[in-house]
Amino acid sequence: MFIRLAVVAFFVFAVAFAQDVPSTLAPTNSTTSVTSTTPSTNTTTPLTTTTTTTTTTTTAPTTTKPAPAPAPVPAPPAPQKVEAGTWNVTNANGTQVFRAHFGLRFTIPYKQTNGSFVNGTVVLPTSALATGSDDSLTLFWPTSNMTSGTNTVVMKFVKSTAVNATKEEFHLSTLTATLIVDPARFPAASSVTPFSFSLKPEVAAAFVHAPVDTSYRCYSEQTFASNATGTVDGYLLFKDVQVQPFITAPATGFGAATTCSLDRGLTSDVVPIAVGCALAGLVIVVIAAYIIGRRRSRQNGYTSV
Ligand SMILES: *[C@@H]1O[C@H](CO)[C@@H](O)[C@H](O)[C@H]1NC(C)=O
Ligand SMILES: *[C@@H]1O[C@H](CO)[C@@H](O)[C@H](O)[C@H]1NC(C)=O
Ligand SMILES: *[C@@H]1O[C@H](CO)[C@@H](O)[C@H](O)[C@H]1NC(C)=O
Ligand SMILES: *[C@@H]1O[C@H](CO)[C@@H](O)[C@H](O)[C@H]1NC(C)=O
Ligand SMILES: *[C@@H]1O[C@H](CO)[C@@H](O)[C@H](O)[C@H]1NC(C)=O
Ligand SMILES: *[C@@H]1O[C@H](CO)[C@@H](O)[C@H](O)[C@H]1NC(C)=O
Ligand SMILES: *[C@@H]1O[C@H](CO)[C@@H](O)[C@H](O)[C@H]1NC(C)=O
Ligand SMILES: CC(=O)N[C@H]1CO[C@H](CO)[C@@H](O)[C@@H]1O
Ligand SMILES: CC(=O)N[C@H]1CO[C@H](CO)[C@@H](O)[C@@H]1O
Repeated sequence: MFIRLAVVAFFVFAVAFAQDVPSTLAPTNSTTSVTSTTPSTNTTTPLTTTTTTTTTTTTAPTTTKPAPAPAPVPAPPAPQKVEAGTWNVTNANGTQVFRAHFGLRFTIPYKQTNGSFVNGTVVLPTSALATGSDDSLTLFWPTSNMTSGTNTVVMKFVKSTAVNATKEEFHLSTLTATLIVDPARFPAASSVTPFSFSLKPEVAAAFVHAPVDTSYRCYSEQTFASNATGTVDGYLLFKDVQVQPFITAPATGFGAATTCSLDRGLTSDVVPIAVGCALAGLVIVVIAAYIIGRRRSRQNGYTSV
């Protein structure tokens, strides 16, 4: 009996314990399993966060790459209009010994801070000041308010001694220019060394030459490449040029002009074209008059018949 009771009691206890234990264990386990799953998921999430952090770290260098060139490099401003100025040089007596009238533009390739080569342009302002003597002209003007310095253009002339020349001639012997690297004209320039221009002597002599006591005149645009000794391979554009060095006679205007072949070319082109157009117009008028005349005479003929 005792054994039976004990067995029954044991059984009941066992059942009760079994019911208790599973009820306790099952939630614990399932919860544990769920919790373990949850941490794994959460661990995966931190991993993703780590990946995100890594991505962010990768993004940071990408952000650092544009950093060397953060501010976009501005392009040089458009070239200014070339306007001709007039400059006189007078001697101590107040007599004019040199007269000049021209427009000049420099085109200068320069390197920007982002490594690109672009063309900057500088136009000789009509307000430039002049000094010199009967054989030279120095023009100078200040930079914009973005920097300081003085731009200069120096032209020197010599009298030539051509063997066969009936008259003494002059020609341009040197033309040099020094231009400040003005941020207003050369934004984001990688160097501040001033640009130095120089025309080759043979180019200068071929450009301006005329008999003494006359002026050299060339209204057409002419472009010359710098240089023989300059620091840049730029271009100079001249227009509306008239110069007269070595003035001896006291007068106020330019002497008789020796014109360049370009200007003569313009004239010789314009005149034949104008004459041709006039002739063509005349021919058309004559033909029209003839046709109208014939029709009228036919009509008159039919009417009379
Ligand atoms: C664990 O990750 C899962 C899935 O991303 C998410 O739904 C759950 O909220 C996270 N648990 C905690 C405690 O952040
Ligand atoms: C430099 O900047 C200019 C704008 O002035 C732009 O046209 C050029 O493409 C840039 N060059 C480089 C290498 O970024
Ligand atoms: C100035 O005028 C005087 C007298 O006319 C003359 O002797 C002198 O040579 C002149 N000076 C110059 C620089 O032309
Ligand atoms: C600069 O100007 C010259 C002459 O007009 C031209 O040949 C050259 O291609 C230009 N360079 C640039 C970078 O625009
Ligand atoms: C230069 O002058 C312009 C107007 O002429 C002005 O707007 C600009 O602020 C000036 N810059 C400096 C650096 O003075
Ligand atoms: C210069 O003169 C020489 C001799 O008088 C003559 O042979 C030559 O052709 C002339 N040259 C010119 C360009 O007139
Ligand atoms: C230069 O001389 C001419 C003629 O004498 C005069 O019309 C002009 O105003 C002068 N220019 C200057 C800048 O002195
Ligand atoms: C250890 C553990 O996670 N136990 C959990 C068992 O399940 C119950 C009910 O879900 C949770 O409250 C316990 O925290
Ligand atoms: C034609 C000529 O002489 N060009 C030179 C101008 O100056 C630059 C810089 O010194 C030289 O590189 C060019 O050869």
